[in-house]
Amino acid sequence: MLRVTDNLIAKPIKYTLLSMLMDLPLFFISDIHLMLHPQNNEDIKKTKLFRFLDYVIESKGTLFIVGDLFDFWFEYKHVIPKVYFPLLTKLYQVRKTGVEIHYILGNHDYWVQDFITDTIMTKTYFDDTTLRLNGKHFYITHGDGLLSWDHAYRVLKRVIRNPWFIKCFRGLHPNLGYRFANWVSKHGQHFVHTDEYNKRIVEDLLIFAHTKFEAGYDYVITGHYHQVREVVKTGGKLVILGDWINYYSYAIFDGQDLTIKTWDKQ
Ligand SMILES: [Mn+2]
Repeated sequence: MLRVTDNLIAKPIKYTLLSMLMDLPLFFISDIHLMLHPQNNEDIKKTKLFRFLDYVIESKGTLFIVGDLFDFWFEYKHVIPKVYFPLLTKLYQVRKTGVEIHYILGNHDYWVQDFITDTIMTKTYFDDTTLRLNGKHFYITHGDGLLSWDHAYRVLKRVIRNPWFIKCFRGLHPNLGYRFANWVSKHGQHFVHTDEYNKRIVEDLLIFAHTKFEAGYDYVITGHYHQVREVVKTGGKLVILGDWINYYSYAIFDGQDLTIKTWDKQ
């Protein structure tokens, strides 16, 4: 079966040079989905997230945001969305303390430009990335389009990542572009699945993870699926990061092992 990700499997492991310089511990979060129009638990989410970011600062570690930080982000040459100002200033503050922020883009926040890549983040990844640290090999992906049955989504993914599509969207007035995004956001979110479907997802992701373990990776880290899982198999560990809508979960690598935790402070 042909998958979009197949081309990644055959590649030898590459290590990012940055991994040599990374400060421990490493923190991984994903799927925060900060909303354009704040909903019920948005204040709780922000308070918890800001406290968590303070904890990252105190730990003097490195932060990985594994996609879908924003429910929608589209950056124009001269325009950024003002609703995210508090978070952007917070992240800017995190960077100023010397903590690196690595941002793997998701399907909700792929359309970044230099404000995100140069001003806010240390490094931004438009695709899956890998790193080696303390003898451990990490494969990090937002995870959208991985499921074997998700053919339609993979086509959509190609369209919305297409440079011409992005160029056309950028030509729209921001008010129009964001109104459209807001409509999609309101009609398209189904973060809660049945237990049975979630189980099917994990089984399918394990098939993908296994190919990575065979290629020498110790950890496969993914977001996107809005469930918290840490599955240990022979050869490696699959971590599904959960989200900051229902779980407030994160993974931490202390130099020895990668474990998933919940941020239970307010
Ligand atoms: Mn996603």
